[in-house]
Amino acid sequence: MVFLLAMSIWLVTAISVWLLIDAKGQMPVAISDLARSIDSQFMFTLVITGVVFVLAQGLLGWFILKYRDRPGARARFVEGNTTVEIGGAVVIGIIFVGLAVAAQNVWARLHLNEGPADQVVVEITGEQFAWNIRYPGPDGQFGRTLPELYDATNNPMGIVPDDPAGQDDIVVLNTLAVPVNRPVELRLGSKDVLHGFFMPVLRIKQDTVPGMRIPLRFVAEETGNYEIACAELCGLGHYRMRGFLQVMEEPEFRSWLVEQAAQ
Ligand SMILES: [Cu+2]
Repeated sequence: MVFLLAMSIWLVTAISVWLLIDAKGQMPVAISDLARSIDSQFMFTLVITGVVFVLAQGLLGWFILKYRDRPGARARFVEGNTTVEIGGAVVIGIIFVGLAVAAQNVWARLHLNEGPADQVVVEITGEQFAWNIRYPGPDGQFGRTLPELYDATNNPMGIVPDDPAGQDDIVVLNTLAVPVNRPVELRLGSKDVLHGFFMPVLRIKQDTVPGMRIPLRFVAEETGNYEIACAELCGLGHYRMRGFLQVMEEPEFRSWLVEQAAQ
């Protein structure tokens, strides 16, 4: 029985490692430098924690065998070993802090660093159950909004009609178009509950929070049509919050904007 237990622990460990190695090639494509940095950060963490996992499970199985019940064996009280315990805690602490420091750069590029003046700014507001995607229009200024003006068909973002900055604003549902190779800043918010704005090809997943505008930045490097999903179970129609990220050449993006403004 004891042998079976130890063997099962080792077998489950081996299968888990094999499944992870096998899954490595199944990630969606990464279309930005930031996405590739997030992937390597992820792999780095996975390798370190993977080695610790294999060592811990290996030892667990070995201890089960070594200290199994045998004829004549007597229970023994173990005092513990302060040096080993403190040493272990210090090593784990160093690994944790080290991983956090290594991730700082990626985090700063996504959330903290200021974007260049010519970046494309897009405001994204989740609601049950759609993504309102607003471009500032030719003046580069978003108009003021008021929640009491929300009107699903005529004014989904509640733009104040007599604010000149808002008159050229463009609101699109569920399609985020961006030009290729240009910095984009998203400002994420929500009208009602928590939603999760998720673009797998950019490795970006950010909760949208009512009352907050959360900035994040990226540069998409490959044109194409990619998926956007809501990653937060936000109600019965959650599955309908599917959108598309369309990465276009600059002229194509400009004419797309003109087309949307005309509608
Ligand atoms: Cu949602």
